Amino acid sequence: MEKLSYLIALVPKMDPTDYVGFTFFIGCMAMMAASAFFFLSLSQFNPKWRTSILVSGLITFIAAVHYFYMRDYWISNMESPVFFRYVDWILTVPLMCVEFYLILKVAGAKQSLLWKMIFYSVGMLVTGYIGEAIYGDETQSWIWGLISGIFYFLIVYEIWLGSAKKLAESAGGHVLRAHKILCWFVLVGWAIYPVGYIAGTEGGLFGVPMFQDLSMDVIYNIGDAINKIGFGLVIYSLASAVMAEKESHA
Ligand SMILES: *C/C=C(C)/C=C/C=C(C)/C=C/C1=C(C)CCCC1(C)C
Repeated sequence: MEKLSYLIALVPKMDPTDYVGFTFFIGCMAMMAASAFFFLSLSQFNPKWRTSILVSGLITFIAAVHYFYMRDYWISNMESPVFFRYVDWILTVPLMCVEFYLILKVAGAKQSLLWKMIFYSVGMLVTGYIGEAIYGDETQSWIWGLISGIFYFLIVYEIWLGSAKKLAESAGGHVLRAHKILCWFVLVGWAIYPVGYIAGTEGGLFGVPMFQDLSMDVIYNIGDAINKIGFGLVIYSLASAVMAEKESHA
């Protein structure tokens, strides 16, 4: 009996009103299921599309592993897992930028686009980390958030109006359509994160009462589920559409 209660205690109690813990749990399962889905679908695509699908799976898989750590960290410490959060992002966000390059390769995307996007995303996250982890409780976090926001703007500019947009237009068809959807993900879906960042700083969302109880981690977790799984599904549909078209021509 004594042994049994010891075993039970290994699983910490969950408070039913702990929405952060709840979304961490859901996040683990959603990311894992999405990874299984992308990996197991690999063989139905030809080699040209396999890399894009593989990267989609890697994005959700890396997130799944970090979500397991973040879930445990949260339950044991009741504190934001800032460190794991940013390690996750610094690996997965550049990979999401790689997806733009991969789908635009048909239109002749050069590696310079790839490196530019990676540079912007790393800049965005490193400055965000400094603002959140180092100056999180101080008045300086808004400066770092602002610099991070400039990098975010550069990514948005590049895909909506810059060279990536021109490549998507010259590719046309399914690629152009997928590029447009991914652009909306970055403009609207990624905008969830700065909201979370502001919610996490002292004073919260400008002291507006309605936002007082919004937790930064809940916002980030919702953002991750929408963006990482959604992004992958757009790539999956693009690859499926192109393959189906090829088959009907054959
Ligand atoms: C899967 C994870 C994703 C897509 C994470 C994206 C994160 C961002 C777009 C973060 C942006 C930030 C700002 C634009 C300003 C404040 C600091 C950040 C890092 C939260």
